[in-house]
Amino acid sequence: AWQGFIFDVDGTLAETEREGHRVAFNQAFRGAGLDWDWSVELYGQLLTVAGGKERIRYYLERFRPEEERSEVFIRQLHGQKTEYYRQLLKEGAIPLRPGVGRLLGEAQQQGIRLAIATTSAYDNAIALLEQHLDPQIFEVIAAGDIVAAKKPAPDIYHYVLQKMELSPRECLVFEDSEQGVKAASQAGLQTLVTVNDYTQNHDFTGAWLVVNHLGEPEHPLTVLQGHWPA
Ligand code: XBP
Ligand code: MG
Repeated sequence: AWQGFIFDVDGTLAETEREGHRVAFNQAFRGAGLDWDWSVELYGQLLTVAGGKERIRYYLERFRPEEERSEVFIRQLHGQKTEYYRQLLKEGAIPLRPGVGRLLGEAQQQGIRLAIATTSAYDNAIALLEQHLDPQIFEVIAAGDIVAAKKPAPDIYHYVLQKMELSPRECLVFEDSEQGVKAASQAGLQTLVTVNDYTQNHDFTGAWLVVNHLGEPEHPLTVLQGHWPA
């Protein structure tokens, strides 16, 4: 039996990207007097790079090669974006995905230990947890720049396993994206994927199970890849 569940945040606990992070990036751009605007479609492309600061850097290199921007500029812009994002959360713009609250409650009742492994800034992850859950139920919250290499590098998962003193075989990871599955797999972990609009066509090779969402009594889950254990 599993002793630990490790959760990704963005796209997994909640659909934070399209109407959350994306909107906050655009608000920060406007606030800084920039004429950048990340459409829903463009943002899907930009999501291949995890981490907000890394995503801005990638956008500049790929779409604005003529603009010279320093790391300080990017850090400040990203700081503004974090403020806007937290404001969106406070306004209740981002609910939990189906089945998340139920699963966390049931896992706790069964004594399964819980942790977070996210590429997002710590402040953003905490803000989402505080909005909907008690962050204290997670014994480790690993986020953002706590490791140098973000997903798909396995570093964040190595970090969590080390903190929990658990082996990969004792844990199950919950992810929504190819980068997340890659990170977990490279750390030797099994992954249950809940897909969303942005990730439905990702390659989930190496995942244990791919489902539409975690399911509620009135919205049962559908298995898309792999087999539910007998
Ligand atoms: C999350 C991300 C993050 C968020 C923005 O990936 O890709 O970059 O979009 O985060 P994952 P910050 O779900 O794999 O952890 O702006 O807070 O960095
Ligand atoms: Mg994710």
